[in-house]
Amino acid sequence: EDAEKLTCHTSQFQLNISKNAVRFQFLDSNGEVINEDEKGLGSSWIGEQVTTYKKLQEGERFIGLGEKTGHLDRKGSSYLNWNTDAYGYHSGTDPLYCSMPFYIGIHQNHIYGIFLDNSHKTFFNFGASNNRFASFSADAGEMNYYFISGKSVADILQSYTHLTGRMELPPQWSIGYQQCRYSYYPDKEITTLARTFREKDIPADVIVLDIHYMEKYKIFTWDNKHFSNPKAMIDEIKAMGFHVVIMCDPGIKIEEGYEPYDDGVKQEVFIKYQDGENYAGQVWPGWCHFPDFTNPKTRAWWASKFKDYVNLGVEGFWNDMNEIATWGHALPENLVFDFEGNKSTTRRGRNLFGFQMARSTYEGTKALMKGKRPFNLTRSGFSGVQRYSAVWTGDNVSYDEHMMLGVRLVNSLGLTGVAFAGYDVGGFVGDANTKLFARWISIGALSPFFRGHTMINTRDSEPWSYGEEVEQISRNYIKFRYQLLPYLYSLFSQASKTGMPVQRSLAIDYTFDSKVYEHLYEHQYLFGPFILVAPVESTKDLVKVYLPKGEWYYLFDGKKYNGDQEIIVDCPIHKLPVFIKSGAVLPMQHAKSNTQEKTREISLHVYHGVDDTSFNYFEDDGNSFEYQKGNYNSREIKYLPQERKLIIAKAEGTYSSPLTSLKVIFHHHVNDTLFINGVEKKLVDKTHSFFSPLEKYDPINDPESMGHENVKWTETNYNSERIEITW
Ligand code: NBV
Repeated sequence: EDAEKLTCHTSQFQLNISKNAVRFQFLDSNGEVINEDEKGLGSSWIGEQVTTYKKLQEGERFIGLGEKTGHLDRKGSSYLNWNTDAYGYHSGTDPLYCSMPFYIGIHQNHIYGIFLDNSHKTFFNFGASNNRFASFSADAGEMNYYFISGKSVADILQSYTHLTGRMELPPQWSIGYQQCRYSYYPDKEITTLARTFREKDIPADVIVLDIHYMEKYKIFTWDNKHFSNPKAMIDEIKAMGFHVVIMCDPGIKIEEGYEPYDDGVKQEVFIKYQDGENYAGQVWPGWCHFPDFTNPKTRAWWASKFKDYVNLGVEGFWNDMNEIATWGHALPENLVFDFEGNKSTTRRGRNLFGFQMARSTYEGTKALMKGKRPFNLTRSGFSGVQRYSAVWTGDNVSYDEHMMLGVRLVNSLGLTGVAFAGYDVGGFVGDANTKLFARWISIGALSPFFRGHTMINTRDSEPWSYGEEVEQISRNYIKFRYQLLPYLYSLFSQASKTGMPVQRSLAIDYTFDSKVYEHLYEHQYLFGPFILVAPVESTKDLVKVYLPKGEWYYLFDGKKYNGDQEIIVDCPIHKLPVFIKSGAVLPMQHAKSNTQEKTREISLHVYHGVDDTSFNYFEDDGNSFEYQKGNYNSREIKYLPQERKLIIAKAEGTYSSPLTSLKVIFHHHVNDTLFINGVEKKLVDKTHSFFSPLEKYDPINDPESMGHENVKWTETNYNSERIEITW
């Protein structure tokens, strides 16, 4: 401290706080500015509203803010956080359902994160007024923000999720394909649907029941007319390898004799006005009260009500309408939210209602399911919601622009700690056409949360509803996802450990490459570290793709491309542009009808590269929390091309892998022989592909007939303690 300022140092940066006026400045170890208050404006108040103004740095970009429309680089835009039911939103709508007041700033070689820890209505202005400042404001409450320094976006995400939390592993079945519509009923329709997936050899794991399973839309009931024996129905589809997810709406119908209502009134769990009267709003069942989920007592009450559903075998829960959505009623601002005894109003509570509902549902069902993982999905949320739930992007619309918007939203959710996110494949509002559905399901197959869904009174929208050709395209891409399951599940494990998303905007790995922010390329993402996806509208047959630095292999024929260039790619409807990064080590399996069907053989695809790479391959039982006690099996796969080595390290953890055999498939390696743990092996020089024959939409009987260049493979025992392959 000196007369003018206070100085704080960490190993990574320095913070100067000037005393008159109070201004913050963050410098790196070379004394260069990472981020600083705008000198004249700093932090200031207009009434209760508080704003921090930051100097716009030269060339500064802004990414993040979660579920927000607009571009990857948010420079020049402003946003409002006020959770809203945004039915049929469009590419400029703001706000949507979630608030995640966290962004990452990028300029020159600097990068930092800012998390505004305030749940009131907040505003972000990324140089949208002029070149003087970027700012963030809250309608009331404290100016309480975290400044996060880091060397990379991945570093910053790790710190941000250290602060706001990370996901637990989801049940493995929930990352399979989920089939939904508003609504499937009666029960026979559900069993027929399940059977159709199996008959048609289209992998799937989940059938979702939307509001019509309830009696007059009342939560915690069943419509006995259409679902006379829910247990029998659930058992029947379980036997076919399916799991059931049900719709959960927060409104409790005002109706004497309806147990949750009577009990809720008695236990005083509902949101009240300041005079003590329960707030009422109209939604699905009619006039309703709404649980105050900021009250721990209410959370416990809500949680306990899931007992009957859980006992029947329901394993997934879908939290909807939690913005709070009502039929056109404005949510009054004078409602009292408990906030664990620190009472506050709607102004602070609204943006947290969805988060706390999702939390309550998750904690409740987790306790009831006695060691099994529930799947939880929410529409509304706040920073940190990843601890309790996956997020989907609400009521999207069946057109190309919306499909592309969904990709940007999921990319952005990933930049804000939400690794398990997705959109309604096919679009919720309106009818998809054949081409649109085909493209959407191809992209969705390479997204974290993969669910087909559509609105009431729209056309059928199952993978087989759009004709034979699209049925085959859907089957191929869904199968491809199931082939990738060992890789994909490992990505979820990584998300649970570090907060790294499954679907990774190119801004994560290529932060300072200006091309990735160009509107033409901003949708592109890496699915895990190795698979580059270039989403493209269904109306296009050709598309420009940007390959960042490095080398890339085209998924369909293995052809090699140099990176750091824009290329034009053929994208007829059955070919989504997908490239594999050089040096990729991709653990894969044969496609299964569902995620729980076990395999004994694993295939490791190794794509020639020049730099060392590694991948942590993770296995466990897929549905309990035993992994948290060390009951998992994780093996580091290291590809060391300079040393001409591939090492599969000794397993960590106590889970014994059911795998016995390993197929190693080398792409573009020239050798004919190699050594596995010292023993010489001849490589089989037969064009082999583990990928589905996506080029054709006729089923191909010989799965090894795809025309990949330069592929050789060999087999070995997976159980060897350590596998070292040299060439
Ligand atoms: O429960 C019906 C729908 C649901 O299908 C959709 O996914 C949610 O976003 N829900 C909204 C209620 C209102 C639909 C107009």
